[in-house]
Amino acid sequence: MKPKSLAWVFGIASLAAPLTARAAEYYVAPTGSDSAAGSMGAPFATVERGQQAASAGDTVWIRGGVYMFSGTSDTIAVSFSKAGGTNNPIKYFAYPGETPIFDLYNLKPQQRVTGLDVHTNWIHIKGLEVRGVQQQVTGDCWSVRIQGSNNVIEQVNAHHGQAPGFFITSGSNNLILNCDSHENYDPLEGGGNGDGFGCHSSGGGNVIRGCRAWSNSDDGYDFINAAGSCTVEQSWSWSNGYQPGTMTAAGNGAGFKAGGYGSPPSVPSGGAATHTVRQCLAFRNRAQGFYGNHHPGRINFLNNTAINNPANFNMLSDSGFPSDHVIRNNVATGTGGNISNLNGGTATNNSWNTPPGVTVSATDFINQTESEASMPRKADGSLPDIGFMHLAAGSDLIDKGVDVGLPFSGSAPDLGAFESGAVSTGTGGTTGAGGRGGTTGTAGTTGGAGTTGAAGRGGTTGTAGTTGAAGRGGTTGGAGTTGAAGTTGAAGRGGTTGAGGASATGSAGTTGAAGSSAGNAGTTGAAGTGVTTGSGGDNGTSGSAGTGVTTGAAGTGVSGGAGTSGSGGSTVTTGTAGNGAAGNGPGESGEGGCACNAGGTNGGSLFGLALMAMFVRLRRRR
Ligand SMILES: [Ca+2]
Ligand SMILES: [Ca+2]
Repeated sequence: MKPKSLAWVFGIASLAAPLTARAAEYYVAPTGSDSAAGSMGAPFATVERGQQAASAGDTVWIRGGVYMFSGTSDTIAVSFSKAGGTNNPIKYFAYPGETPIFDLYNLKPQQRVTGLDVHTNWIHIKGLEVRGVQQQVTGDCWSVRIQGSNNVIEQVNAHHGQAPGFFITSGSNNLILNCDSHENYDPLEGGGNGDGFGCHSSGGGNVIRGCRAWSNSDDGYDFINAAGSCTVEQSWSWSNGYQPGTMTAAGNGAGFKAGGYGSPPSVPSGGAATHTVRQCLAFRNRAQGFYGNHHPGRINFLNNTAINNPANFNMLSDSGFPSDHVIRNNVATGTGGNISNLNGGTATNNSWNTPPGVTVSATDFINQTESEASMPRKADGSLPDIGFMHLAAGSDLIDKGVDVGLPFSGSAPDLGAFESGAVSTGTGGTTGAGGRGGTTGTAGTTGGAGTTGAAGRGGTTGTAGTTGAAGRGGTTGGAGTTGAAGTTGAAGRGGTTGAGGASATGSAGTTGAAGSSAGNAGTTGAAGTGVTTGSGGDNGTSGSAGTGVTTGAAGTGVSGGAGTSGSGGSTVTTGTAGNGAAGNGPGESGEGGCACNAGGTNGGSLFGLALMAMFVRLRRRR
């Protein structure tokens, strides 16, 4: 099967896209057809068909299942080429609770292959899995390649590719958030390009956050030849530099290769970029935990933890190009020593310096159980809560750092990647889902911030998180603002109200307002206020969602009847509203409600004008 087909059917009269400014939704499923309407009940087959239909602010929901790619002709699985709007991206989201898998094991052209090719601006991809990119010719292939600006790649899992997992070739202000990249190995290069994450753009402001790289054949994270600034933060890296699943050496094996222009350095005319590596964890990499890689300019290594890398902090720079690195609040322990090859720059207030004059031992940490790093992510996609290398109560590493501009608790920052105690700036949730076919949806109340708050379809009012869209067929859609919760959820189709979104900094939506009805949808669809998911009334009578719990399921309902009330969870991340499928709304027919998204993307760090810069990569080993 080749979902990527040029034989798109144009001119379909019955496309579900409403000709209004309101955000529309489309659906893609492995069982779909590109000549279908793109609705929940009649989905498209390809993401690109969804892209063709979508405009800025719209959401293309990608249903779970395996999207197979094969043959010897195509070279790209999914080509993202349509830009969204400024701060109003086109969203390509996995349908809640499902995992779309893009499988390239059988796509074998005699050319370089790309899984997800993002050569555009202002799109947001979330929840996809890419596996099995094959390398038939020398040179890089890519599981996920970015050649554009202001894109968000979130909760994407790229693995077992004969290629780097994620690779920013060009562009600026992209965010790779909560992604995993593992067991990638490019056999035709001896594993020398199989990095987990690569930031190699001449455009600056690219950020990798909340990510994990393990068992990749080359490096976990690699910034070589990046003339634009790159930041990697709150990310982990281990067991890189081997053929996956073995202890056979392959590529370079740095956990974080934080720069470099080669040896000897060939510095761009504009000077070397400043990169930042902070709050990161590296262990068991084949060569180094944190590596300067001949970088002639400045790299900030702040609050990182390295354990059991052969060299924990190797700041190698070349003669004539003293490093000038800023190295603060880091912890090195286990095998591999502390710091080596520092030539210029300052390494102060790290675990091996005096001050602070601490003694690092196993008792400083809750545990040293490396396997905890592989635990499943939390429901919102963030890294799992682990004890590994987190400071134990009473550790003398607590409050021994200096202020480097990062949040901290207590009297001072701690040493290492994980601050102990509560840090005031909470992390937000990701999604607040809208009411589906319900009548009244209750949104979240307190909880973490949402990146996305969804409104109901067919509802009356939908308020989302940051840029929440209103319910389809509804009347009013208000948007939230940064950090603000969705206040009112949207009504379901045929229903009355679905619940709103969440927020960016801790407060979620509060109440979902009702819609009107005429349809027979549920009465109440609840949104999440809660910890993880609150689901609303699903065509039922009164489904109540969890409050403050993990999942609140709504009532599933009575035959033919509408749901009555589902109440949302309260507290953090995702709220799924009522699922009143049965109802038909005024002016709508046949189809029940659906989870609708009104995404407020809290992409504060990404705002800004797109700056495309083509990056001519030096032809050398990364
Ligand atoms: Ca502290
Ligand atoms: Ca590399």
